[in-house]
Amino acid sequence: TVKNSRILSIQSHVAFGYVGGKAAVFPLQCLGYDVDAVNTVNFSNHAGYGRFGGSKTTADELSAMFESMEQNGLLLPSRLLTGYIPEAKALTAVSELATKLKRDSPDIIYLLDPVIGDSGRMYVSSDVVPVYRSMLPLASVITPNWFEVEVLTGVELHDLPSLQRALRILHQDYHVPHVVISSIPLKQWLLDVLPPNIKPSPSATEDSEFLLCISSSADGNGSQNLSTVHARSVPLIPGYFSGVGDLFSALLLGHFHPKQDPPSPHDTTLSYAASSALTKTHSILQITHEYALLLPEDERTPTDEEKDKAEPVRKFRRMRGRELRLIQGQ
Ligand code: PXL
Repeated sequence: TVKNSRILSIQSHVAFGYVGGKAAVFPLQCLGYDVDAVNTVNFSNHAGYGRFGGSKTTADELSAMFESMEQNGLLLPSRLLTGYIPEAKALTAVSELATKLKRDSPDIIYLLDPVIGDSGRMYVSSDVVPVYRSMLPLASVITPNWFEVEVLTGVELHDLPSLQRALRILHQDYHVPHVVISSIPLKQWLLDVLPPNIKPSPSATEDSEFLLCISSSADGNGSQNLSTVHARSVPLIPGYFSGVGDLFSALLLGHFHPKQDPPSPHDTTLSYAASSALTKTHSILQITHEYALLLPEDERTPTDEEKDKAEPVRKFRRMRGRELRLIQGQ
């Protein structure tokens, strides 16, 4: 069990399946954390199914919950985790809470996952973006994907200097000490600049066969370098799975111990946590992928938008078989 181990997790809830809090809370409990879970939405299933029922928690409801927890002496987290919060007003209520927690306990470890979208597509309302920007200075660690880095910094990532520029903005302008960019498609330009020990294999030069994870920790004052950067790649598992980012961020927070020395001289505290989170997330995906391959033919129907539209149950069956196998992989 971890000492000082109470996490306040503010994420979505789904009745069926594993995204948001459903992908984060159980793994953190397995690691020995007490988890207080506040639900930002209460849906039947994740949005990828194309159809879902339920409701979003309003900003007033969130504030009322935080206020009651405080009045009752139950607001005691040593760590804060925030994920999918789809509306600006609700995000502002969370921002006010994070500000208060940080003021009362400056040592609180806050992992902010700025859930905005992926691969050029936004899946929250666009007015959350400035609110996320205003929250960045509160965070200890952030876990944007490639696209979210571009949206937050306004820098289009297409070469090493642009990646360095984006990291500089996050560390220096927004004062984020630790940045982990997960699931970067391994493009040729990245392969060209990576040191040999990071390259997956000489033959793996095809785009997107591998995913790269970059951890960057801002160096203390007086250093010539802006940050210490580590990278690691894992083989890409084909197909789309929901909740992977939520699981990764939870595991990263669970394994992040800034008061301890990193367990190996080659690691930083952050790179060690990122590596642990990446290994475990990859294993869960592998188990999920193998399970999906064993499903009956009609549950593995290939994606076909036209057929899915005509017969929605076709898509539901396929999505159902791709839910993370978190319980089986515990
Ligand atoms: O994994 C992100 C996520 C979180 N919460 C809900 C979602 C999704 C992605 O589809 O639908 C409710």
